Amino acid sequence: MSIRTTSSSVDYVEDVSPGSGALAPRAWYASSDAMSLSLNGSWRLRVSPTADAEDDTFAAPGFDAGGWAEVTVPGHWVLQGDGAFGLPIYTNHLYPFPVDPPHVPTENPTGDHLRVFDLPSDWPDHAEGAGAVLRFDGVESCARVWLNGTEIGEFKGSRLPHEFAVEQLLKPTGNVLAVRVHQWSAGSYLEDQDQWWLPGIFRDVTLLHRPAGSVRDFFVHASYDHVGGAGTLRVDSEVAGRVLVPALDIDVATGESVTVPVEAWTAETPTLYAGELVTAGERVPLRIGFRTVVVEDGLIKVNGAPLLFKGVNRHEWHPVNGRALDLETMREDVLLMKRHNLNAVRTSHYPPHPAFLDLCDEYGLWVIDECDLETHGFTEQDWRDNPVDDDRWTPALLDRAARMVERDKNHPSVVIWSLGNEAGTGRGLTAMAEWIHGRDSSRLVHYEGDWNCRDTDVYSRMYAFHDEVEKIGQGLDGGTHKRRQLPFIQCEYGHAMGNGPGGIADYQELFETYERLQGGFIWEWIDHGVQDERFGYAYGGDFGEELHDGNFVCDGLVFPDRTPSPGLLEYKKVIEPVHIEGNGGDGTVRITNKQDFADLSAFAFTWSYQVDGESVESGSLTVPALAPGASADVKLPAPPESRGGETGWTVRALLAADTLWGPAGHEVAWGQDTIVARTAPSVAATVAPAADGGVITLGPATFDARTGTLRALGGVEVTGGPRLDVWRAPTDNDDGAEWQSDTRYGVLWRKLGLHRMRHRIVAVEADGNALTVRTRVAPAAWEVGLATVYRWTTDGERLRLTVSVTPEGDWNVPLPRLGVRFGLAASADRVRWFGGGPGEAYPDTKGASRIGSWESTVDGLQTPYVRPQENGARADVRWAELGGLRVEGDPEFSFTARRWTTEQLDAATHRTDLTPGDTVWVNLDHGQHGIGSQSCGPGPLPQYHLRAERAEFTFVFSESR
Ligand code: IPT
Repeated sequence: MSIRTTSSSVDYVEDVSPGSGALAPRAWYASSDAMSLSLNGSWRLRVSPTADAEDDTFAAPGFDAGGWAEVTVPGHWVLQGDGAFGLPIYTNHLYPFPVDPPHVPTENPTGDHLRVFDLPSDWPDHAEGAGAVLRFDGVESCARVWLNGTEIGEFKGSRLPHEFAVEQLLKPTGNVLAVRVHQWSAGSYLEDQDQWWLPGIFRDVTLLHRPAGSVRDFFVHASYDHVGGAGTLRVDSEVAGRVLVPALDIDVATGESVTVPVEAWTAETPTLYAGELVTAGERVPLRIGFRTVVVEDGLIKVNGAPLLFKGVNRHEWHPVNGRALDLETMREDVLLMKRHNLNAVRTSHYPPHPAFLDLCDEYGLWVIDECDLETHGFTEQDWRDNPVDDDRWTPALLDRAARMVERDKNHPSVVIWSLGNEAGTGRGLTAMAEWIHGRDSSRLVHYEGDWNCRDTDVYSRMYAFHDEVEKIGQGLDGGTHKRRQLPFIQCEYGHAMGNGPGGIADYQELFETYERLQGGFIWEWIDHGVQDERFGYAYGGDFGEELHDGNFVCDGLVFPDRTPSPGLLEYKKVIEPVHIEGNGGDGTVRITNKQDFADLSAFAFTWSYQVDGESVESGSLTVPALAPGASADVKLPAPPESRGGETGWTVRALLAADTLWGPAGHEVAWGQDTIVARTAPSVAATVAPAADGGVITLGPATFDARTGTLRALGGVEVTGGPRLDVWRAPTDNDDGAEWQSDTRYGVLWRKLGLHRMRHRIVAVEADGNALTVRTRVAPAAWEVGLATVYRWTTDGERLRLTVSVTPEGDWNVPLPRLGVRFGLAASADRVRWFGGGPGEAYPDTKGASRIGSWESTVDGLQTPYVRPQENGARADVRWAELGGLRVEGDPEFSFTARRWTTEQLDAATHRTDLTPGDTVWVNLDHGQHGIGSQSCGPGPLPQYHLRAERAEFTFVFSESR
């Protein structure tokens, strides 16, 4: 006899339908004059290992949850309780459970949440026609809800709102709200985004009073006619009422159109008109932005003008709270974006907390609002059984589309709806697109997976290489007839994992050259590192996950604590709204307005002259208020008389007045040019080397006579070199992703053994006025090598080193770096240099590096990538001083200095692995290989490769005063 038991009470978990009991989706607004009660705060929590481990008696009034733990809502239980409630899991696209749709594992962590609340004393008494609604703004991944013991419904769609009518169940005091949350559900198959799996009630829970005659759904249609400069407003409302916009003298009925002169809304000029929707029972504030979005002549145009997206993909992330973000954190994101010249956000890969879109309306950011849909893991089975191509799932897909569009349709910032991300292709997506087009014809539809643009209004790709993007720009990419008529965007490019992305200036040049290319969105905004005592920031695998994707979750332009990484500073420079460049030394500067809508009147300009990096004269520069796209040549004041030294100018564009997002004086753009170039350092070789026992003396320097290595220069002791160094701790972009089609040099470098080079001394020759050390630098096992000659001379005070490198054998890889390394005493700390700064720069990430005289400390030179890797190089350096040593270069060089070796940096997996030793290791590099974006995308372009070729470079050392 076999006994089979099933628990029908949890069948909803694996049900592909969207759920039951919820009200129809509608427009979201933060608040109105109707009362509401936030149910955020401390809740009781019990976590069970399976969906059916506990019955539903906990939901009944009178249940004693006194022994339960407490959890903060909004929040994720796996990020609270120090692991007592379970741990986060990170996978990129692999499902962390068997692909067996719609089934989920029996081990299905289930969090029973309880909250008892009283109505505020002034909560209105029940009146005919009035009601109350309970709103959940986000619960991952499936919830079943009871109020006062009565079940009111269950739902899926983690990052989408769900409302329930609860009036008949409410009591003045002692209301018991019970929410059972399952980590896994059929919905999880639709939510396979590249991020942490984090169950919980992670967005607000609110009780809304709904007075009789209150607002239900409403749709603000606010278009702009750029020819006549007029806006047309019509507010459709389920409950009829009036629409008031005092500043525009508008007082019309809902459903009625009115046309008046207005200022348009754009991301550059986010004019919002405050209004109200007034029904018999409620006054809802409106924030109206007039703008019209179309595809016309193959271009996305807003208010008649084509635009260029300078965007970023934003996941919601906080290093402590996960995807539970407070308003201040959201505002910080928007402020950082605006202050770094970004103009667009793709809400990868789900609708964000709705308050974020309010901020985009207010501060001005174009938004691609993306639906909560990704089924990426099905790629592992050639997309078989993909839910988006299986009609049984279509109602869930349509429900998700509707919940996004209905919630967010009143935001002027939202210009494009995106069906989701990486979900393959299928009828379900077509159904979503058709529904969205039918519901909202005033916006475009996007979906990257639709390469034929069957359902979409814009051709979109991710990580297309530069050459392909150029072809697309030229219209030579083929594709369907429909696609060929459409504009192009890169919804993801420039993978900001670790050091990088490189090559974004080259993309920007293409975007600015070909009008069909309407810009792109860097992947991604923030590193999703979890704050953790053991590691600094934890990433995939740090919580013992059986399946994970390591630090692929840390690929943002800002670190987990939102400190801008060099990648963000580079991007800021690459996308600056004003372009400033020299005209070949004719005393003028060419200024170009790179905005799409605004003239230059918001900016004030300054000029300055520098001699050897120090500003000697400065003033303000009058620049005409150029129209978008226009340029002018502006005359600079006469430069200072040359007194030797390098002379150059810097022109900067600053905010002329305080704005919502930045103070007057905030720099938005800059340009530099050289007037008089520097003269390379020269040292006359006037002193001969003298050998004495084990030591060779050459002017102020002493060398080991056997190895020919420098020991000291005057009072400065030197260890371990200078000797040739070609190794850098590979960056995530050096290592590249397995699926990239181009060569992954990081992997080849290690295979070749560039991290374990041997130095064979061929000869140490003291002859004439030079000490010459001949060596061969090569890795074990291979015949390739670098014949390296160090030639030392001196004038008695300064010591000149010329390094000559000749590759031997068949080098089929570029070099990571080419230069010398040596150690200084740990007391070396303060660093000064004249060259590129203030931050790090590599051949294809050098935009933000400006020539000047800079100062820092050894610690200050480090860029703390979450997974340690090569970082911190300062480029185009003329001279640098550190630890009593001065180094001048011929030609300019790049340098790094750190309190650990490259080998230690390479071995470290987290910030906490790096501990200072008793030596400061200095690298002076003649070259570095580019950075590229191969952790997801192309490697460095050929022009940024550091080829293994004959090279010669010189450093002049002296004691600094
Ligand atoms: C692309 C995904 O859309 C995004 O979510 C993220 O995973 C990114 O890659 C890499 O960080 S998909 C890409 C592998 C083609």
